[in-house]
Amino acid sequence: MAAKTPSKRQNRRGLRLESLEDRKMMAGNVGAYVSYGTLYVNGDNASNGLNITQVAPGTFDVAGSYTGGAATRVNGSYAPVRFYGVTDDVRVNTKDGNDRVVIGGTSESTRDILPDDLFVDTGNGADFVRVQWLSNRDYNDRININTGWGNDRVEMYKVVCRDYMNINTAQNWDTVDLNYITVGKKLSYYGGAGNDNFNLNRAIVDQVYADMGSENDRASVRNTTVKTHGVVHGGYGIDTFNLYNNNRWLSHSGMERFTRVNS
Ligand SMILES: [Ca+2]
Ligand SMILES: [Ca+2]
Ligand SMILES: [Ca+2]
Ligand SMILES: [Ca+2]
Repeated sequence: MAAKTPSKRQNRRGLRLESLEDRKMMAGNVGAYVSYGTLYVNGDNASNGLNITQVAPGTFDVAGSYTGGAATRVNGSYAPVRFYGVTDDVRVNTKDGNDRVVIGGTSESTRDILPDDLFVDTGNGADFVRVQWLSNRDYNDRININTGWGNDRVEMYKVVCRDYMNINTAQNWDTVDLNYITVGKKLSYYGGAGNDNFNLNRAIVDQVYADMGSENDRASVRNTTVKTHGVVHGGYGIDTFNLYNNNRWLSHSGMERFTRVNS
């Protein structure tokens, strides 16, 4: 009797390890659909890889990509799935897992023109979001990116947002790298706890507001036109702020290490 109990435990532990391993290898399934003109793309709690691109006005392809050691399926399919009649928002929600979401065109000539807002929420995990060669259409069209808990990275390249752009990377060590972007109203960034890195380069924005949150953060604004005003808050921790070659002064608080060249 005494010898039987440990062997039972051993078996149970073995099974549990096997099922964790299986989950790690799964890149999950993304469910996508169009409802009242909005394209919804919903991941699961595995690591999801996604490429979303516009192929014609109102028509988008959603493709799974290889991430977390396996290929992500879209509505059960390993091949890209095409959606028609997208006349409103694009809303992406990938939940837990280390997700990788890429949205936009692949060059200036394939630039995506979104009919309305773009919302991306990658939930918890170490997520990567890249938005590139993408514009929205009207003065009231927004871009909101939330990456939640975990060490996240958000990249933007050649993005035009005609209304507010909000990026929130929440806790942990996050990096935001924004190059050649235009924001018609206010660009807001919230870094939260953890050592965060915020880079804004070759941008045109009406206003910029960056709250780096606690711990030791770095903010850099370079070669940028800020039409109305800009402010960066360092919060607790030893923060570094570099300004280079901008059109105007950006006010700041709580940035202990500070350099300013040509602005
Ligand atoms: Ca996920
Ligand atoms: Ca996630
Ligand atoms: Ca985060
Ligand atoms: Ca921080």
